[in-house]
Parts: sequence; C-alpha cells; structure tokens
Amino acid sequence: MLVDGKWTEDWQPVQATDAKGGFVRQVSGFRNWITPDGAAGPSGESGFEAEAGRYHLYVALVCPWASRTLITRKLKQLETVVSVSVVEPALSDQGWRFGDYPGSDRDTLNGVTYLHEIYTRADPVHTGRATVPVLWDKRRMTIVNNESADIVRMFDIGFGALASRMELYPAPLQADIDALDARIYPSLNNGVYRTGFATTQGAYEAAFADVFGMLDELEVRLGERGPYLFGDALTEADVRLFVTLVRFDVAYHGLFKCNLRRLADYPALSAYLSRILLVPGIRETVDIDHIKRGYYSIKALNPNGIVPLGPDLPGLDPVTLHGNGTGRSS
Ligand SMILES: N[C@@H](CCC(=O)N[C@@H](CS)C(=O)NCC(=O)O)C(=O)O
Repeated sequence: MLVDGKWTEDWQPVQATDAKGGFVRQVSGFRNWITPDGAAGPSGESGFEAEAGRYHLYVALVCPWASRTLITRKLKQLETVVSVSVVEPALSDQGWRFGDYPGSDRDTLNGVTYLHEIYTRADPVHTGRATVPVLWDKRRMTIVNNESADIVRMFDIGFGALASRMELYPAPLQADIDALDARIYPSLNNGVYRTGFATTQGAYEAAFADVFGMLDELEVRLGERGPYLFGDALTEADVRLFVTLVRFDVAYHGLFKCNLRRLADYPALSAYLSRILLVPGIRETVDIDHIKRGYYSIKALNPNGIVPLGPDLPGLDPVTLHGNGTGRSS
C-alpha cells in the first residue's frame, strides 16, 4: 500500500484483520461526484460536470467491484463517453500493473506502469491501498472517485443526456434496493472475502455460514419471483449480485473455501446467472481467464501460484471471452 505517497511492499490483503481474525475492507479515499451540471454530489467537491471524453475508468477484470462499474458503463451506453484501461490480472509486488497480458492495457493516458502512480499523481502524499476501480478526470488530472458504489450511481444518474435512459436505481425501488444490498453485501459480496481471508477457524465458519445462508435465501427468492431480484426490470441490485455469482465456482468455491455447494448446484441462481449473461453488453465484461489468474495469484492463499484448469463452465469459455469487455474492438 501507499504510505505518505511511498509504496510499501510488506502488506498483504490477509493482514487487514480485526481482533477475531475477520477480514476488514479499507474505506475508499476519493469521494467526488460527476453530476450533469458540476454541482457537488452527496460527498466531495463541485466542479466535475458530465462531459464526453473527460473521464477515464481504470479497472481490473478480476475485481468484482470494478466489474460493477464496467457493467454499468455498458448498460448506460457510456462506452464512447468514458474511456477505460484494464490492468493485468495478477497483483504484482507493487500492486496492479499495466502491461501486455492478453486483455490488459498499457496506460497510454498517464504513461505509468503501476496503478499506485495514478494515486500519487492525484495526491503525492496519499496513504492507502491502490485499489480498482479508479475514475480519473483528464481535465483536472485527479481521481474523481475510487468507490465502486459511487461510480455505479454516478454512471446511472450523473451523465444526464449523455447516457441511456435505462434506470438502474429507480425512485420507487430505492429503499428496497438499499435494504437488500445492506444484507447481500456483508453476507455474500464481501462474505466470500471474509471466508477466504479469515485467519481463525471461528471467523471462517461464521463467514461461511453467512455466504450459504444468503445463497439459500436468494435461491428461494428467485425461484418464487423473477426474472430479476425486483421482478421484470434489471436494477443495480442485480449488477451487484451478478459479479459475485459469476466468480463463485471459478474462484470462491476453491480458493476462498466456500465449498458447501457450487453455484451450479442451485437451479434458480444458475438460471438467473445465465439470464443476466444474455443481457446485451454484460457477457463481454466477464473474463474468466483474468478472474482465475487474478484470484489464484494471491500469494497468501496460493503460494505456488498454480491456476486450476476447471471448472467446466458451459457458456463461459475463457478463450472466446478474452478481455473484450471494455467496448474496445480488440
Ligand atoms: N471499496 C472499494 C473496494 C475495491 C477493492 O477492494 N478492490 C480490490 C480488488 S477486488 C483491489 O484493488 N485491491 C488491491 C489491493 O488490495 O492492493 C470499491 O468497492 O470500489
């Protein structure tokens, strides 16, 4: 992580634990908002008005939080408005790196090698992890925001007429979407990380119970009503859930020891996953090779870096889906 703008290498994700050995996720540091007229958003400063070509998104295709922003960019038809760069899938000794791994990019915008250099361009004395996603302002040469939940929301409502009219967070559903997310995030989206990064048996078992308790509940919910979490319209809640489900059998079941059941063992959740993969734009954001390589490069969990060959995922062939999730033509 960065400490006062200097990169320190002696940090591993698994070190961020509480007194009981439970994984603790860092709070994001840049919280400005793009708005149609440049007014300040719910947090941060004013002056980030929506403009085509002004903003750039840095993502890792392995990362579920970054993938939420990439999916929203697609659904809101912002591909020509917000440009994208993809880092290499494996975390290096200096964190996320730009490079030539298939499906990754060099940083042609700022010309840096590591994502932490983007953070220190924005704040030369920054302290914190250099996480993806990062939303960059080419005009002010700074980070607008590095919290995926905010970026998803500003892609949904901050770009006015530059974006499609599809609403991912419609007013009548907002309270229900927030209430459901407040339960799915800790138990499942972050629950798989709490399971995988637990350093005590007790913390692992508690997180494991949360993960499968929520999957069981969602299986019933989607079996009874659908096709999406809130009926006929795809919402932000589906985007948030999807990115975890699509990684489940590939990474969380094995590496994170979430192995009571596979997602493939849940018929309604599996059907839901296939349905979302068919929504135009979404499938191209999923790169199974980046997901596998990224997760299985976490040295604390997999010291020798062996990447498993399975599972067999009908419809998600790693080769045909390689890295074309960003709206580029490669
Ligand atoms: N709160 C952040 C979390 C993002 C996050 O944890 N990203 C991970 C990848 S999935 C990361 O970049 N980790 C780099 C590191 O820990 O050094 C968000 O949702 O945007």
